[in-house]
Amino acid sequence: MITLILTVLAPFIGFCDNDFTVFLGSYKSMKPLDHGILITAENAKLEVLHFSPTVIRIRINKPELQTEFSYAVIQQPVGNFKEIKDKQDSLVLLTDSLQVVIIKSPLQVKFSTPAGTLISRDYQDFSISWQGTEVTCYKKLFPNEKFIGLGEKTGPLNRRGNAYVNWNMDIPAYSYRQDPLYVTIPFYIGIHDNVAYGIFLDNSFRTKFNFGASTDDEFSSFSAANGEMNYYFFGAKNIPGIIRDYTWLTGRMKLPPYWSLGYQQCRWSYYPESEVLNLANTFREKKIPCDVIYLDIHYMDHYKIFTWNKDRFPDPKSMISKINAMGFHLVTIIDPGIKIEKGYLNYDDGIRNDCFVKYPGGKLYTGSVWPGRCHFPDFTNPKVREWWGKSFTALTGPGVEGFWNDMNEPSAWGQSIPDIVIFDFDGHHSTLAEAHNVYGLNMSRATFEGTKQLLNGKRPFVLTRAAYAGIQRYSAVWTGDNQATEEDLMMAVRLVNSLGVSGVSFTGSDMGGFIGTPTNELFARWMSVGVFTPFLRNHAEINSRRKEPWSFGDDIEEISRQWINQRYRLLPYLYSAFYESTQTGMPIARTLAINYPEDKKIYENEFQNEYLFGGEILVAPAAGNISNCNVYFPDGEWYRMSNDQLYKGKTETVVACPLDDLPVFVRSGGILTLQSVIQNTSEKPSPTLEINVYYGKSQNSFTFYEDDGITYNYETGQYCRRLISFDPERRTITIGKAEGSFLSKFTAFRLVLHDFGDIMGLKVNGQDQTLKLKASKQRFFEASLVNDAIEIKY
Ligand code: MIG
Repeated sequence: MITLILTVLAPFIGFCDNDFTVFLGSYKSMKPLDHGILITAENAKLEVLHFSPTVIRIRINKPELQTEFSYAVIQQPVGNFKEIKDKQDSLVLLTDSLQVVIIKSPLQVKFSTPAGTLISRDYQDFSISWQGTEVTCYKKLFPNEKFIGLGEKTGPLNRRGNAYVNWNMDIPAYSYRQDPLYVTIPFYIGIHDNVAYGIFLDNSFRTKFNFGASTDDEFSSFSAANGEMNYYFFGAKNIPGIIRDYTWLTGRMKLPPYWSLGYQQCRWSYYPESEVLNLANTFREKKIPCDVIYLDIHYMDHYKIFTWNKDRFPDPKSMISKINAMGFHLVTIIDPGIKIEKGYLNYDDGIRNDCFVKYPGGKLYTGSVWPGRCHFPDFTNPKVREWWGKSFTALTGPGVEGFWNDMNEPSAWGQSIPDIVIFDFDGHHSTLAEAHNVYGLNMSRATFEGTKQLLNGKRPFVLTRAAYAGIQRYSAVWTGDNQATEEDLMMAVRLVNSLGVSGVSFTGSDMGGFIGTPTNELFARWMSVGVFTPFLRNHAEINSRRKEPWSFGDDIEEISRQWINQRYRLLPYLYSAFYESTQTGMPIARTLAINYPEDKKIYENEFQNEYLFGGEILVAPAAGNISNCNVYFPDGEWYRMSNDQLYKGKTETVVACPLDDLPVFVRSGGILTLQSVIQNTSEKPSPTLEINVYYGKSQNSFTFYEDDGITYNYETGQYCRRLISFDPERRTITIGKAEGSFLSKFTAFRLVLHDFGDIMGLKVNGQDQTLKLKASKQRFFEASLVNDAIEIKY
């Protein structure tokens, strides 16, 4: 029967005889374009576009290219190839950094360095082909090739031998090989033979990636269920360059509010008002620093978005101003589903303004979720995004400053919204099949743009569960409903690091595990690893035991306090790492694969979770139930932060890892800016900035960045930025001149020299200074931090 239908349809949909796969065919002709070329092949069109000398777009469709539209990409092609050579059996397109070779028969694409070293090429036996509407690109797999990235994906750091699907899903208590999860970022980096490259498949239909799984190590592939084969190739020299280019293409985060770097306390759900106030008081009484309290779904009236439950929260404004006065900010959850209920403002208004998605023929789509039967806003419609954004007055009015976007895969009970549901797709008209994976991105975008308007110049904090490539422009991402197991802690690290490689820097996992009960040891360890995670939030499921830092007895409370204190000490360093990410896309939590891609050790099971936190700190996340662990030190030398013990690079060593001393190291030559402990970020730290320099043999520098942490005034120059550098050959440490018009919080500095030997004095701008002894390997002095450059000669 099926064969019969296919035989009848074959001539119309292009199946070859006896074959269900359509190939690209051979080259026929070529036409130059403003920024590249358009090739006509036997069965399809192929466009090669120059976005930059290191970013090339390949676009293929059969029989013709369609109109194009992307929610991820914010750049246009720029410039053109330096040279296009039309040879007998190939076309060669040159940039300063790359050669793109189009082999004519059968048509295949190859990327090499200008010197001719092969970086990546289509698989020799088949390159691009279609099965029905699904299009696949096959690439040669190199014998030693490794793969990293693809965003929020479980499994090992090196994805070789694994296959993945992108279809945003709500999977509570996901296992360590679960796929797909909540987020789609079809971007990965391949590494082999001292070269690396990136590929971003910008197609929001269901996509699949195969990194040599079940293929006898012959090829890797990526596919899209529908739409064009539309990918970007990144050929920058190294992985930081590839990430820089990828985040140039898809955008970088703006600086989030400074308070969102603090410790955040969540639970499903804190209510009523008295419990929230009690929670706030407990943090302050116990002197455990905290900046943020969350309200989960119970704050609403029958889970109706943009409403308050009046019994539980009779006067949100006064409650929020009370906790604000204590230095807390409030974040509330929002879900996309709008309850079907006449008389409910956002329902009536949504119907009136035609905001909800429909079936063909005009019937509104209905799905059930927390509020009961719901309609779902079409966030791919700009009018709807604006409508949604304006609705936040119900929350911003009383003083909410953070917005937690949940259930936006979108998830309705059953999780199978029919593909036929229609979406506006910013005027391009599509269906759920294409809109599903960008639903969360567009909800977060509507939330960010709307609340940014409403907060009058203050930065909103936006958090989301579902996302697509480019989400970093609007929101932080947390990794959904994990469990309280040792394995989940390690998986959390890998998910965060993988999101970081894929352009999303502001990420974290529910500390302590959302579902289940952590052991005391696991909880304590999770608190310490959390300190070295960009987004630091403790969260717990409705039926789970309490997981506030004091819920596990006095010892664990004290350990938690110490670690959270450490987080607040690190803020001047951490905020600078956030700043760096806004400039270059470099993640804050950096898998070692970014800087040491060719070092085989770092991919081993035992070491794959190690990462750099910012540029200077190496973190070896240890499980909670062990007191010693094996650490691999990458190239260089590393000082243990807690005792200045020095470890040689390219070695593995067993180190002690008691719960109060996570193995954390600073690179030799490292520069670490710290402040005094504060109870929340609105409190002023001591005016003395602590600048720690760790001895090393090579030059290093660190950009120290501050601004008001609240507004976007930094965009017009109101920041304070200075380059701190260490030059062992010249025996100098320089604190560069302050740039920007923002006045630093710090009026003095304490320079702490680690392991600089016996020196007892040095010259500061030519004046003699005496050093004091701090610990066995540490000497320090204090001086005032003037705006001009300060040169320290030791
Ligand atoms: O169906 O709002 O991932 O963090 O606490 C569950 C209740 C809905 C899922 C989120 C979780 C949140 C919970 N939500």
